[in-house]
Amino acid sequence: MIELSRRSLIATSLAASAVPASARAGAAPKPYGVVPSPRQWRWHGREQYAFVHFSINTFTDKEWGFGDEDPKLFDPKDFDADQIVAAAKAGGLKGLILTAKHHDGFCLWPTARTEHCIRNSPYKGGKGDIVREMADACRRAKLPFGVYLSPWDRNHAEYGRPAYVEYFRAQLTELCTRYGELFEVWFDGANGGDGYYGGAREARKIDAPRYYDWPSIVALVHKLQPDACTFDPLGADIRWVGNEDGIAGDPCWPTMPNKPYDQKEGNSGVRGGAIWWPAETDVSIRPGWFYHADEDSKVKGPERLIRLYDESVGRGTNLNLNIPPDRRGRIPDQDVKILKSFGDAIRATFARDLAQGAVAHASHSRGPGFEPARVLDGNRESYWAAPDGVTSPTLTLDLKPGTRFDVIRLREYLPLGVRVTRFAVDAEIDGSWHTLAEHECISAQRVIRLGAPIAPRRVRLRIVEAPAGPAISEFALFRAVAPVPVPTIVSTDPSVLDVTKWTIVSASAPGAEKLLDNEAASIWVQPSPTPGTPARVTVDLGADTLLAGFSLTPSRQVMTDAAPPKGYIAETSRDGTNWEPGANGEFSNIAYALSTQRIAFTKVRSARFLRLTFSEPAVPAARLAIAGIGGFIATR
Ligand code: FUL
Repeated sequence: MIELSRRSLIATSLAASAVPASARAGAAPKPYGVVPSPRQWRWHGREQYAFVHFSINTFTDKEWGFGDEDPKLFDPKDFDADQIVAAAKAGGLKGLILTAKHHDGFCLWPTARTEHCIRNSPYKGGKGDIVREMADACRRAKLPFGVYLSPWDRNHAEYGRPAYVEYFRAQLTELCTRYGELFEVWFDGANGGDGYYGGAREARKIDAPRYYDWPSIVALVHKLQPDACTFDPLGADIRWVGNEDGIAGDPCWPTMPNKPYDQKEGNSGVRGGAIWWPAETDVSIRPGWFYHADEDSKVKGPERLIRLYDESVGRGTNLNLNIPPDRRGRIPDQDVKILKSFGDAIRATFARDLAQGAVAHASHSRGPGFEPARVLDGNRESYWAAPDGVTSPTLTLDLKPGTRFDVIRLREYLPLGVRVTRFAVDAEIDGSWHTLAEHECISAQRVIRLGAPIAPRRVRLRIVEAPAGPAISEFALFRAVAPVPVPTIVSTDPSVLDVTKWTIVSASAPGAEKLLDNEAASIWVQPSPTPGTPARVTVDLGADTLLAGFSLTPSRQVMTDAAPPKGYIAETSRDGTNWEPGANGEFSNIAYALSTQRIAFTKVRSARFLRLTFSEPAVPAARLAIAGIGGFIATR
C-alpha cells in the first residue's frame, strides 16, 4: 500500500504550471497509436451478448456432428424464439448471435445452396426458418442480432476445394442479405479434420488463410453489413481471447501485432501493437456449447457468472455468453433462473453511479470541453484530458459525505487510442491516502472490486505511466449487489441419480473422486488399460437403490494422447462382496460423440455398490480419461 503525502500532491499541482499555456487549452488531443474503426468503437459499447448454439447436435447429444446426420433429427417440438430472447435479456445480455451453421454443415435456414438444411427436417413441415424466427424475435425486443457461420463444413462434398469457398461465400451472402441488420458475424477457428464430406468419410486439411482468403470474406461482410464486426481471423474486426473459459488476460490490450493470431498474445493483447484487434471473451453457461441433459446440474451459477463478468467485461473485452436451448427449443428453466439472478445483480450494481454529485478536480486539465467533471457525465463520448506533454496527471473526486462503494469503473476514450499504460486508484481515508488498486490498461473499461465497501472522503485516479496524456471518459463508483443464489439441480430428468451422494470404495488409479464431483472439467486420468490390467472403479451408492443402469461422461476437453474407454463391464452388488453382472459391451461412437452414454442393465436390480471395468481405450492413446459416471433408476 502506498501512502502519498500532501507534499507530493502539491508538487504535482505545481508541475502543472510548468506546462506552456498554449498546450493547455483548446483542441482535442491527437490520437496516440492505432485507433478503433467507428464499427469497432460501437462494438466496444456492447459489453455482453448471448451466443446461441442450437442445431442438430442438440438432438444427437454431440458437440461436433460428423456431417452425416439425417436432417430429420432436427425436431424441436416447442421452439420459442421470444423465450430465448427473453432469457438473454433477463441475463442483461445486449445482443444475440445464433449458430446458423455449425461444423456439421446443417443449416438452420432454408438455404438455396444445400439440401442439408431445415427444409428437410420435420420442423414446421419443412417450412421453418430458425434464423428468421430468431432475427425477428431480436428485432421485436430491440436486441441486435448476429450470426455464426462455421467455415469448416463436415457435410459438404467440396470442402477443401475451391467450389466450397464459393458455396461458403454464397451462404454468407444469403445470411447478410435476408435477415436485416447484423451486428456481428462469427467465423469459427476450428477448420479441417475428418468428416462425412458428401460420403467420402475422410480427413481433409486446409491452410485456412490461403483457402478462404479472409480479407475478401471480411470485405464481403462489410459491403453487405457495414456495421457488422467480423470475428476471429487476422483482418477481422475482433479477435478470440484465447480460451473458452471466459477469462481475459490482465491486462488485455485491444491492440495486436499485424501477424497471424498467437493464442498467448491473444489473451493479453500486445501494448502498442500495430492493429486494433480487440478481444471477445466467449464462454458457455454450461460445460458444452450445445445442450446436454446430463449437464443440467453443471450450469454455472450466478456468482460464477459475476466473476466471468469481472474477468471479461471488467477487463475491457466483450463477453459472448453461450446459452444453449434444449430439445424443446427453449432455454431450460434452471438456466433462465441463473441468468435472471446474474442479470438482476449486474443491473442493480451498476444502476446508480455513486460518484454523481462529487466535485471533480485534476492536477492538470486541457481546458473547456475537457474538464475533470466530464468523467461524471455518463457520456462515453466526452472525456477529461490533460494538456499535451502531461502524461502522469491525477484526477480527484471529492465525494458527497457518506458515499460508500466497493466497485470502481474506469473507461478510456478509445477513439484517441490506448493512452494509459499503468494507473492506480487511491482513497483518502482519515486524512491519509491509500492505494486501492494498481493495474496496467484501462481500455474500454476496467472494473475493480474491493474486498469490502469503503466511505473515503476522496478518491483519486493516478496515471502512473502513459506515453500520451490520458483521455478518461468515466470514473464511476458503485455498491455491489450480490446475486440471489440459485440452488443446483440434479437433472431435469427425474430418473438421474445424484452422484454427489456416492463415494469411491476402490479404484485402479488415484483421483477417482473426480468422477463424482459433477465438474465436467475435472477428469480422472490414468495410463491406458490393457485387457490384462484393466482400469476399474467401485462406488458405494450410499443406500440400497433400484438401479436401472449407469452412465459415463467422457472428457469434452481436447486432451493430448488421452481417450475415453472403448467398452465396459458393469456389475452390481448388495454387500460389496458378491457381484452380479449388469451390462457388458461397447460405448457407441464415444471417441467422437464425447457425450454422456447411458447404458441400461439387462434388468432393474436392487444395488448398494456399482463396479465398472474398462479394458482398453476407444482409440489408441497412452492415457484413459473419464470425466464422470452416474446412474439412473427406472421411471415407469
Ligand atoms: C469452437 C467450436 O469448435 C465449438 O463447437 C463452439 O462453436 C465454439 C464457440 O467454438 O471453436
